[in-house]
Amino acid sequence: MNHAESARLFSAAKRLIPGGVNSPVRACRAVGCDPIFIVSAEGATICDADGNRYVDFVSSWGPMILGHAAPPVVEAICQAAGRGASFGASTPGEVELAALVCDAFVSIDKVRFVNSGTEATMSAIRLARGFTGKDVVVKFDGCYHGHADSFLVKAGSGVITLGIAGSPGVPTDIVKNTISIPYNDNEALEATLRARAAEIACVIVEPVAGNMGCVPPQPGFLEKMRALTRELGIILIFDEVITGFRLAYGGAQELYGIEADLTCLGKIIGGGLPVGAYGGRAEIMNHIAPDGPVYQAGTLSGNPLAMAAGAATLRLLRQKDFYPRLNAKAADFAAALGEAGRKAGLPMVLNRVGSLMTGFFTEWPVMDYLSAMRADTGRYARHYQNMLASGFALAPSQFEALFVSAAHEPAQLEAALAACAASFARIARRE
Ligand code: HOZ
Repeated sequence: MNHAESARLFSAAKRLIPGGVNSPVRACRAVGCDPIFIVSAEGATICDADGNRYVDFVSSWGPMILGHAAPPVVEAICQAAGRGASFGASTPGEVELAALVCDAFVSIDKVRFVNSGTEATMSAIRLARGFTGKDVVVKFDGCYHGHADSFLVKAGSGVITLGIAGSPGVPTDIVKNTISIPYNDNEALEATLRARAAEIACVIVEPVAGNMGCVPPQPGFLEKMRALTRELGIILIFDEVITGFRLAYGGAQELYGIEADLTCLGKIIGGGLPVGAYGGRAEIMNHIAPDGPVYQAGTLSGNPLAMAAGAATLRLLRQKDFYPRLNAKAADFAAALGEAGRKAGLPMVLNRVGSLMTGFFTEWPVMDYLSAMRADTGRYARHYQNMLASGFALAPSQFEALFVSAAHEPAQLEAALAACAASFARIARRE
């Protein structure tokens, strides 16, 4: 495969942009490649600057659940763009999207739109602190909640991928208010919350972790978290930036039957445009300015293009049978992937919830950060390279998820499985 134009663009990008990228993982260092530059996409296919086509399993890290350039979403964006890109003022589109979000999540009475998942989580913990009058935030090792200072403690995503322990530039004074404990560890959870309940404003969690690879909650983990936070006067924040409208229309909360106090959203609710949101019970949300004293604002918040793309997306997701069909397709794909690993004699653990999954190159169950770290990242890098050369784009890190979208056609999934089987066989033979 010729990547000459991508290589030329990457050289130019490295002179102009730190690392040549606007987000670290996409530099592809963990898989020993240079990035390909994408110029267009349609359905489940992306096309690079050299004209190579790939079946895409990154899905823009989650938002493209309908596939790329879904016609109703493109039309909604074009119509909105024709009316003006941004007004810095209230628009009908934000009322429509707010109604769709509040309708989807039983736990959300009111929602505030921002521009990214990072802004959503950052604002949600400020609100939790303002509401409770307490400062400490509890998170879980390997969970990623964006790049705000308070969250860069044992974080997932690029922080694991690049092996960064913490980040210079984050004041110790800020992270002293963050406690990170192991995911899926009920004892650590109970001990921490009971010991420091008087200081803890909130617990924030990815209800299905998606940034150390896909790691599902063990039965009882989220239930215990809900019961303890309720008993101890601690706000429970579900970071559903990945899982919201991905696992079910009402996200992980619908799937597991648990209501969070605050929910962070992003990705899918913008239909591929930059967006984030946080919402919850009116009693809590009424503390945000201008109703209350907790300040948060943004010129592009509720941007009309993002609102239009999000609403067009959610209207399609709301259709009966959308999730059962997508999840069944993803389940068959994951089962066949696991089987291909077994046949090749390659130890692999396949974690999946709905259409979110990760194949870890390890023989031990992956339930938390430490077990995820046992995965053989060298094997993943070889698998990534083999797949790219065969026309299939995976996330350039073992510690990210694979997303199946509604646009993946059976023939594309079968071809991907055949390529995986060939790649696994080569890895097993150490080629
Ligand atoms: N943090 C994102 C994945 N969980 C990566 C975003 C990107 O590089 O585009």
